[in-house]
Amino acid sequence: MFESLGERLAAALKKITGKGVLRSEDVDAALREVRLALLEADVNFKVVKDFVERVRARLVGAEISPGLTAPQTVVKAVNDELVDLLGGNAEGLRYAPQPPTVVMLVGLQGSGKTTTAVKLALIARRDGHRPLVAALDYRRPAAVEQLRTLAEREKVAFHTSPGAVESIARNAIAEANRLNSDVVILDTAGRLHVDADLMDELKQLKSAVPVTETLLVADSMTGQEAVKVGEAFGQAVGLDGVILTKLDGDARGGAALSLRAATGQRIRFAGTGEKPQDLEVFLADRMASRILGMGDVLSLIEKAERNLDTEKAAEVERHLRAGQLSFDDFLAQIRQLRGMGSLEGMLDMIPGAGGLKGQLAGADTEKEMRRMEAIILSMTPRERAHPELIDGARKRRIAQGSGVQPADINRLIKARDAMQKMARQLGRQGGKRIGLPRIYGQGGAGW
Ligand SMILES: Nc1nc2c(ncn2[C@@H]2O[C@H](COP(=O)(O)OP(=O)(O)O)[C@@H](O)[C@H]2O)c(=O)[nH]1
Ligand SMILES: [Mg+2]
Repeated sequence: MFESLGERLAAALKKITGKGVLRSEDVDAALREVRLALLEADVNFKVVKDFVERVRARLVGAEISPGLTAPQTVVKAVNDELVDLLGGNAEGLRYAPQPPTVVMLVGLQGSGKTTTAVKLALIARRDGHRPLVAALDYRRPAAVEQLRTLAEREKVAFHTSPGAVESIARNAIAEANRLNSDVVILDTAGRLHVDADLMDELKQLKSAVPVTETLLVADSMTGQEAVKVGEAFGQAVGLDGVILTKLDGDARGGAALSLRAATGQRIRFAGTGEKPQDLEVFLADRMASRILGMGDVLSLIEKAERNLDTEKAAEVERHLRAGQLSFDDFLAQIRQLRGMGSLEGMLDMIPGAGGLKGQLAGADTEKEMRRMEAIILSMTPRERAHPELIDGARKRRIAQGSGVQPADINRLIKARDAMQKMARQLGRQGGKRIGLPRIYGQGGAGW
């Protein structure tokens, strides 16, 4: 799917040769191709119009970033806007602080609810939870049996019982309590079309049991129809996100690209096949590079941008070597890491750091980085330059200023100390360039 956008863009970019400043006729030509490709992919007309304008605003008269060529600058702008359009990267399942977590799946018949119920159960299990799936489609005995069979095959606990949907859901939760299951996934009935009866039933169900999240399962192959369905369910039942299925098919991609902008709903997961393992947390950046089909170009662009930061990195390194790593240096590091995307992705690029990934799994590194940033920004310039000045009273003030606990300040200070210490050790080991990310990754102060 989406082949055409990458191909069209590549063709348009071949014609761009301008150096220094992008010529508006080149931008126009590239954007014409982007527009056509998106419309061909069945993206909502208005979404396309806004998208193209946003890319244009980024590009017209823009200087070409040092280190990038003119075509690369265009690819980067399109890519960044695509990531935005897709609503950024999603998180996985949200678990209720008080179990059980109840996930209610809704959607039209055939969209993939039953299959997805079991796929989500496997994700919950991978996250260390004990899932149970419940069949609420009492009108279609075959649908109940379908879920039972899939659940049995994957050894996932299963529940169904006679009666109205509210009572099946309550029974399922009671059964989960008995079985010590802490995640209950409700597979509801679908209809061929959006209809008022179904919406009423789902609304009642939702008010009868403590639903943690309501997720719409939508078939990406249905294109703009999926967007309409998203709007209808969002208004009638209320949604916490959308699971787009059948992205492995030959869908033209319009649903994925329009959903967020047209309905405000976030895409949370992507179904990529019929097997129970074929469900992924939706990653906008991965999707964007798949759409553009320019993964190679994008990683080249990233590399070029990283090089721009080498000057700052050299300064940090001087401070590290002198044992004077300031919080300003630390902040620069954090920002650089954030700019590079996820910490996990970054670890992929560092030889030998694979093992650290396991330790990070599940940790919300993005949130931690934001928190560290907030703490550092609450320090005075003097405190940043001289971390040793930060005593108990200052810690309390900084904690208040950044809305965290003093313990968080201690963790940050420990992380800095660890980075500093690691640098000294590595420095002693030989004259090799100190790899900051390595130090950061091995700091192990709990960040
Ligand atoms: N290729 C592919 N097929 C899927 C995906 N999700 C569901 N399906 C298939 O779509 C069909 C309908 O799925 P089902 O779970 O029964 O839909 P429901 O009526 O909403 O419960 C089944 O044949 C599934 O195997 C997906 O992500 N990719
Ligand atoms: Mg079903």
